Amino acid sequence: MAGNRTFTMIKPDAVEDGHIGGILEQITASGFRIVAMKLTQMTQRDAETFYAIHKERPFFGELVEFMTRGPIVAAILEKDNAVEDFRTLIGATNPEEAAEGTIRKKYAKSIGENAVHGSDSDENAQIEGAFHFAGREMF
Ligand code: 3AN
Repeated sequence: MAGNRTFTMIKPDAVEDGHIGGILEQITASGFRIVAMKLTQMTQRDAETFYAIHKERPFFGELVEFMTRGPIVAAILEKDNAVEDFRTLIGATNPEEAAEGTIRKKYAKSIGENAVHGSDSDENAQIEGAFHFAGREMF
């Protein structure tokens, strides 16, 4: 995956609350092209693997429980400077600290249930995209 791609998930809270359309509209209106996308649900093993970097953190169990409780939308997005620009678009991890107009400011409920994921580096974008999608599912 080139450096101009990032990986996102619309998390179970935002899917439950009917925000898939609003979030995708904001993403595409901000200049991101959808390279791959699906509605899916992570198993406990998937979530433990995806978030392995956080396994020593006190919120790990809560995070796995949350991320597996319902469907998510997983997607690979393309744009110049995709990783950084997407982190700006979603806003801070804690929605109380997220800038006005960001996706988390609009849709997130708490630091744990924060509506969307965005990769934090080109390397992780590649790993996370490949975790969810086969090469033939990327356009
Ligand atoms: P980001 O998603 O902004 O990159 P990370 O990588 O620090 O943030 O955290 C990954 C996920 O773990 C967050 N999206 C959130 O769902 C959860 N999380 C992070 N910090 C906390 C916390 N203090 N309490 C509960 N859940 C958290």
